[in-house]
Amino acid sequence: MSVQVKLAYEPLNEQTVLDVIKPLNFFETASSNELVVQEIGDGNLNLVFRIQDPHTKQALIVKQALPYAKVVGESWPLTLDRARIESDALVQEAESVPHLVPKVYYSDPQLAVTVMEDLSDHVILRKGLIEGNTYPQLAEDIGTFAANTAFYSSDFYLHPFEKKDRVKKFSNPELCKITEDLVFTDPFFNHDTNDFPSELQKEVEKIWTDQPLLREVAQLRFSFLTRAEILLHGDLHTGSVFVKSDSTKVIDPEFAFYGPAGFDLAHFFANLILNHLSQNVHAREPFHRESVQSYLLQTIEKTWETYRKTFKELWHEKSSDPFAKTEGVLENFLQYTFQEAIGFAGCEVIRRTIGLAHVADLDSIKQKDIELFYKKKALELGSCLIKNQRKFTSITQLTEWIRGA
Ligand code: SR1
Ligand code: MG
Repeated sequence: MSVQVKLAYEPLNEQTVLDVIKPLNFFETASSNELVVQEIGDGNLNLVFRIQDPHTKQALIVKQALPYAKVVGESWPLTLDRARIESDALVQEAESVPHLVPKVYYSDPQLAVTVMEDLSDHVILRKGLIEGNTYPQLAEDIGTFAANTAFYSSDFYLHPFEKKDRVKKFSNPELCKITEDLVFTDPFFNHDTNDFPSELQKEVEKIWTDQPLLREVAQLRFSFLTRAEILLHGDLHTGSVFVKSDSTKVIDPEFAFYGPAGFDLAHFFANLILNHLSQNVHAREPFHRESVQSYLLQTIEKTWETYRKTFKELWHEKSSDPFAKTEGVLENFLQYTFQEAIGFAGCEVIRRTIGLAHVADLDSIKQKDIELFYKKKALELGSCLIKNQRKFTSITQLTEWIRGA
């Protein structure tokens, strides 16, 4: 839709959001005063409105960035440019995987607004997994998403001028700083953003004083800061994926930027690992627990295998890299991407346990001693992943190790 709405920035409410969508003429039957508007945002950073025509059930989503991080409040100012990054990233991703992202109908960088497809027939993957549901299409879809968005944004495919233009376009310093601090720095020091129960003090101090661990984290952090390899989603945890049995949609790429190729896969794997741990509690019935946990490990395996296969096919068919046919070049890329992903995943597991932003998978464990037991396990697991990242040579070696951990 090519409609221009010129409004000055102000946080929208259930009334003013209608002024934004009115010129789009999206709703066929209802007039504005019949539309049902709900603010449904439950994330850390944005307002999200769902607007529905009660007659036809037709609906759309209006997402607006707030000038601060909702999770902390107005004391943490945050750039509105992330709304532009998000809608540009969705449009970019849709060029190679249109079926795996929500459709963007309209965006307005001044208002920090993206109007997009309603996905209310899907559920947030984290919620679905906590409830013990499984999604047969998920692994193939995420592997396909990650491989396509990686390859088509990389120097293996793009002309170097175009690649560098895109690095500029997706420069996202403020959101990257959140990740630099909350994922790669604060959890590894005695920092006031950290959030963990006092009973974990001993285990946390072990992390803060483990020099070999800290050296690896420093290296991973440096990779994140410096290696502009591919356009990343930047926050691909299980809260950024909408699912139903036959459909997957990757949402929320406001953290998108050019970074190291293993980062997105790492966050997806880490959040599946955290769910795997939590299923020892959430799935009470042993048979169900075993089947959900195997599903989670198979999802990790199949996601990586799909990524590898798809990336290889794209490389062989479309790479413009002068070394594309040189033996071992592709394998080297895939190997360091895989091993670094394991290290990044370790950082994500640790920060989701003791950092500022936790996950419901572990935090919703009601019995305190059991919650502490699995949080300690998560810290051990995360540390091992970071320290042993280069010892893993295959995905099944990783999943076997998680199974036994
Ligand atoms: C202040 S934002 C906290 C976390 O929420 C986002 O989804 C990112 O994961 C970020 O680290
Ligand atoms: Mg998000």
